[in-house]
Amino acid sequence: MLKNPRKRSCFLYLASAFIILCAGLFTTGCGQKNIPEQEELIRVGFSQVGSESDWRMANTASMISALSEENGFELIFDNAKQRQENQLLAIRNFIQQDVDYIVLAPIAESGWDDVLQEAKEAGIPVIIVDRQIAVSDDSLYTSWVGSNFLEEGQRAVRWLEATVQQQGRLNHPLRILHIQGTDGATAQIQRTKALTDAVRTHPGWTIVSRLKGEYTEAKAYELVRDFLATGQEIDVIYSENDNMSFGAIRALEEAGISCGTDSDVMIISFDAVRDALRLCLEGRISICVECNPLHGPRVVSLIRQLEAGEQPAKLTYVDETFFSAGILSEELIANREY
Ligand code: GYE
Repeated sequence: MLKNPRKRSCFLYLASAFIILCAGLFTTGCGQKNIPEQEELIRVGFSQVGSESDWRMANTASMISALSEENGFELIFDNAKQRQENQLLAIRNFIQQDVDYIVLAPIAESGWDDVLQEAKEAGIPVIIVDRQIAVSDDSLYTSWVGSNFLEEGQRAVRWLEATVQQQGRLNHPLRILHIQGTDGATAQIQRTKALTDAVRTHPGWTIVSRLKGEYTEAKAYELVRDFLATGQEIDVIYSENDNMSFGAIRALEEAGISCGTDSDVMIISFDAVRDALRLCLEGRISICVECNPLHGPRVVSLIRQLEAGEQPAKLTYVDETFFSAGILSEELIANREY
């Protein structure tokens, strides 16, 4: 084959031209069309409080789905299991890994100055979500997004005032059992403040006892069970989250005490997660004050603003409402995101 030298050199010439053409196409136009441009992922370290409540689980899910690779992020997630020292450790790890942003959902307001100073010196912007922090220098964090916990508490006590007024017992004695969330958390401080202020202005209202339920169902169940065993009577439970309400309801019903606006004990609850709304529709929780945990997309939008060189608002409050049986329906609960 190809014995003729002329034919052979012609064949070699055409073959090499073909190879050069292919190589050219591959390294220029052709190749570039098939390989998508690789943008660098934004690396975010997120220190989460724990997994103490349904609210918290919904918050974690929202953060993980918003700070996804498809959205351009590499998320380093740390669950502090309700311990501040774990959060301090996590933040120091993020600094060591030189992440682009640190997002902190702080367990309590105080105790952040030193570690955030370290983040500042490393040039890493810090975004705070959910509860707030109390620092001596506001430049230690870039921005905060979360709820107005004082307004939530005020919404609850306004509802209580209107309800007892309707029942014709506004000035009657009202014995309140107060179940508090984690000490020093903004959600605890502000929801407690709203109740304390209301008790001060209503001469008949008294706080029979304050229990530290740590935002968990198990702790609240134990504390309410032990409280009821003392034989003290109550008219209202003001519970600073839904999971503690679940524990309280279990303890009450085991003791043969019924829950409801016109029953033995009225339950005021915070968060408005799906299972609490169901109890509210049944009438076993009297009011669910909404607290929105879906902060993932809000944090993404803050980071995008910072990436674009913009200065986001220092504080962003989320709009919220409340639910009572009259407002609720099966359909509303089914369509609820958390
Ligand atoms: O109410 C509770 C959670 O800080 C708003 O923390 C949050 C609170 C929320 O564990 O369920």
